Amino acid sequence: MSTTSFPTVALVGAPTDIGAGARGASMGPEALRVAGLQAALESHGLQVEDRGNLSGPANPWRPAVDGYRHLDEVVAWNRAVHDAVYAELTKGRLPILLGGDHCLAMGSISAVARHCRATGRKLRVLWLDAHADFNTSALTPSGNLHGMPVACLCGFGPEALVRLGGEGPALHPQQVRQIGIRSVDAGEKRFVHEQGLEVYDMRYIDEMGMRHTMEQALAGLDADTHLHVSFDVDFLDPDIAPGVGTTVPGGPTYREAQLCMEMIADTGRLASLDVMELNPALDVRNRTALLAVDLIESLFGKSTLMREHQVRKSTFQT
Ligand SMILES: [Mn+2]
Repeated sequence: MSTTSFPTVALVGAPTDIGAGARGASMGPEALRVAGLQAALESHGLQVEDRGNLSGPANPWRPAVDGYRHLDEVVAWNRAVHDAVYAELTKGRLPILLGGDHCLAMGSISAVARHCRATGRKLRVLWLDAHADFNTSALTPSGNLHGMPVACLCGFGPEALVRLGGEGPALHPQQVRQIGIRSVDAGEKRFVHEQGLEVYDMRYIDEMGMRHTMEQALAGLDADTHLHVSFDVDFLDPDIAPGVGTTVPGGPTYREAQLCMEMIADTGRLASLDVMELNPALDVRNRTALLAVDLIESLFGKSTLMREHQVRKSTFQT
């Protein structure tokens, strides 16, 4: 039983690992399809249209130049993602971007921000991740652009990426809530504090619990707010989600992750989603993709609880 109604969902595959430090996230979209994503969403009454995969340049696997790896290719892929996601939003669809590495969130979120500006809506971005992804070319040890999307979206990065969605940066740091963070480079940490990003790291979740964390991260949403979730699968503890390129121990457990998704669903504000960094080359019998599908179902309102949905929903009424 679902108490919220969603618009038609559009699946958009972006099969590339152009911004990553390991190959394999390019196979992520197909692994999510094989794990039954479309049928799972349809079983909850959603209309789902699979747009297939975008295309873009191959991964040349070259070292960084001036602090960036594969910048031209990353720009090309993100333009394709931006255009596809923007087109779905304009048609009133709820886009789910199937990554692909997390650099592609630049294309996706710049499109969401552009759509919100055009329609006069507020935007809140939940960044579920083990990493802050707030590196710059000056701070990054690797030059991999999947470590920089939040910084680029906030205006700190190469012009071609900062201006994907038009004039100026897509996001103000105050629109972002980061959850599950447990691996941040030293210089990146200073920059996150300088820019005032709201970060709920694993220490916070350990001490305060997932329920309080999500109440904080979701506070202040109203009927005019577009909620975007950027879900890096490395958010999850590697014990349950081994199929990612950059595992970091000490992430949310299965139940904590479910509660996180269920509380997002309870707000009824989810309007776009990225599912990123799933790497089938590192997975075990597609179990990480199956887990991701399970969690996405919860994000769309599958409730495993026995008590009435409405009871929890009242937490967020404004
Ligand atoms: Mn990430």
